Amino acid sequence: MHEDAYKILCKKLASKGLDVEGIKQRLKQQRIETPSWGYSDSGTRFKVFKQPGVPRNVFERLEDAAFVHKMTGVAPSVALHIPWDATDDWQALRQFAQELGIEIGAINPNVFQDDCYKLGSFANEDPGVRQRALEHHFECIEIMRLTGSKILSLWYADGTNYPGQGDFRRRKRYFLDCLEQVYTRLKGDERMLIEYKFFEPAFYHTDIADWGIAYSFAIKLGEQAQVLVDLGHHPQGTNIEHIVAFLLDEGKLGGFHFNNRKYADDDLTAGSINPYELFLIYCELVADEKSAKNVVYMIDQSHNIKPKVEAMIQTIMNLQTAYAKALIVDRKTLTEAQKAGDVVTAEQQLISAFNTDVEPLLAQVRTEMGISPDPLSAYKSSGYLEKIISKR
Ligand code: PSV
Ligand code: MN
Repeated sequence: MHEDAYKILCKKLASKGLDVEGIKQRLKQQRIETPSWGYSDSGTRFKVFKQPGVPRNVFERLEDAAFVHKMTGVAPSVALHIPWDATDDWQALRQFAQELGIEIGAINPNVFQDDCYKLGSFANEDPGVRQRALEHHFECIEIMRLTGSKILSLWYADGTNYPGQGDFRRRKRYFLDCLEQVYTRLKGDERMLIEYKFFEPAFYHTDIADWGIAYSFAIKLGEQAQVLVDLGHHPQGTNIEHIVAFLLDEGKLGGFHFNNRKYADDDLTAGSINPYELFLIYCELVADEKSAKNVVYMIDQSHNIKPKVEAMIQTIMNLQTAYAKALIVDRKTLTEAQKAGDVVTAEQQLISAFNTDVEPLLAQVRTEMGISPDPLSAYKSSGYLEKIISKR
């Protein structure tokens, strides 16, 4: 049935002067990286509800990621968190990924779970702790080389819980010094992405609290350091699309962690709470495709009660919908209206695209890619969940 709806949509888009084939091409080339940690059991400090069939090790996490790619066609890489995904045979893991038709993506060092990091990692007053955190980063750079990854994705839980607990400036200088030591180890084609988060786990201050701090570090470090925007890491009401546009224009947007949130946490499904915000973010990416070329699009969601693989497919579909809607914005009319000060016509270009049902377009794209037009239903009838429940 989607063919008829697709033809009607094509006519509508063509009448606006939009290049439907070019739009489909972009949708086919969209790439989304899924996180290994999104396939395992997770929860809150109150309870982790265990799910049958979840992966028991990194190899099984890769299997799930590969199945998500098989269903969606646009998720060919998976991010790893070290040591959660540590293995003693990285070559074997890399080869296993290749056999599954996927790649290892961003490598995420973890300097927040050991007892020694209670008072911070790179911001710690103790040079011994800072050195330990550095060694872990160096190990992660080695893992990048063993797995073929080009991205070191950095997030720090460093912060203080009480006023007076730490010296902001001294901590800042420790941070920069450590980040510089990491940066100098990077080869020319490797990048480090600096993620920010304004609170949690620390409740008083976070050392890399916002995009400005991450940006400042990235500028000081050099071209291979960029900012990572995790959608859930801003105070309520923050204009994330503006941050995205600014960073893109500065060549400093390195990547995303996609998710959504209602209150303070960041693990809700991307596009599930504020789809208009997600659409506006994609509009900024479409507006500057050249700068967005090397942006890494990653999901960072731990699905507490949703079935993991299914939730990941659903998330990817939401991201495709947002991107498709951004691609059908009549940018020519938008720009003309902006220049003429015609505020209503300008806004209307966005609203009209957002209100358009792009599902027939996405169904067509998927069919042309040789996958099901409805990945969620295809997954449900694939028998994969039953298979992993009985195997694991
Ligand atoms: C922190 O909340 C974060 O967003 C970072 O990206 C971590 O690496 C990830 O979640 C997993 O804990
Ligand atoms: Mn994140």
